[in-house]
Amino acid sequence: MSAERAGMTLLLQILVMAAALQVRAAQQAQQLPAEDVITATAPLATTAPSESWHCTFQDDFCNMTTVSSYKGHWERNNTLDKVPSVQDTWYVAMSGNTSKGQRAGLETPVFSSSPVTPRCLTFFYYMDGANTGQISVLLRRGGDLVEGALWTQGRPQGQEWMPAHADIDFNTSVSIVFESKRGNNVEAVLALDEITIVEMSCNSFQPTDEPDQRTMCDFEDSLCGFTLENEKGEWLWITPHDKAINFPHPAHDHTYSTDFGHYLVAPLMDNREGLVGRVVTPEFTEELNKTQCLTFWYMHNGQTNKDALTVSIKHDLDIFARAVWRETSEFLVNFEWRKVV
Ligand SMILES: [Ca+2]
Repeated sequence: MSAERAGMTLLLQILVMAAALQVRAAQQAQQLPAEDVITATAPLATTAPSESWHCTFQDDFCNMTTVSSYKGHWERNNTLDKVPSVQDTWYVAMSGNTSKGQRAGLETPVFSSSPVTPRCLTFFYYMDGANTGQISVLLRRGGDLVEGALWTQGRPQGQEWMPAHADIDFNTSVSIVFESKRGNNVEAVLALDEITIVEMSCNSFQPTDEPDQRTMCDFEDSLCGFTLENEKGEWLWITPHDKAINFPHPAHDHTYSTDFGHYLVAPLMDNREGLVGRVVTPEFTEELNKTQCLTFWYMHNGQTNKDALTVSIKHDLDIFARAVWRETSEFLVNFEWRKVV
């Protein structure tokens, strides 16, 4: 997108970020960008608080034990990509020898009660595959599991380690149980790594690599306040399961990797040159001296020398004419989701 062109097309009055698609030359059908999962995050803390327990699974299970009342079990493995910025390679994954609905539990040693409470539990998890099942964090006090999960995740995250955290009350002695439940897809991967207990509340610091997600939209239930602005073409909110869609489109969304998932798509169906349309986020509040991180997944089945996806920012009434991001040809792989940070 040229600077002049960007300035002409960003006419929005109340918005600070816009994703715009520009067709630079005549194109026929067969190309389309699509977007799924857009996240804005706050900056990360620069100092790490002291840790009272840490497990990388690099050498062993760190005295974590299998919960015998479950049929499944967790096993150490080293075949997935390691956690970014972490030098070790081993993690634990739910054993593949589990059938649909079966659970596995991995439990920490018992931690004594402490006046330093609550403490922050941080860990990374990996959930890939449709109908993955779920991972939950449970607490055991006085020998009994506390009713209700402290944390749970049942939504596939793709081939990526995701950070998580939760505060744990240390007023009484406690052990932590990581419980996995196999979904319909017995091939799905459920894994854990880098479990840490920090000697302060999660509210007192920003857990390492844990983004504060101000705005996250996977476009599954709604547009989350995003607006779609059509120009020469249009952005559409679709699910590939809809048989009425008559243009080439990704067979699976990024969130669920199924044809029931949802995403935004802009079909390039004609020869009109110019701005196809914009996907506009809700307005974000400015914080002085703080950088915010925008993350999204996209796909482009076309030619970057002829059409392009760009991200631009609008600040109050001023328009930043230069796009803050535009795709380059190295990312152009037909019908493959790509992550932009
Ligand atoms: Ca590890």
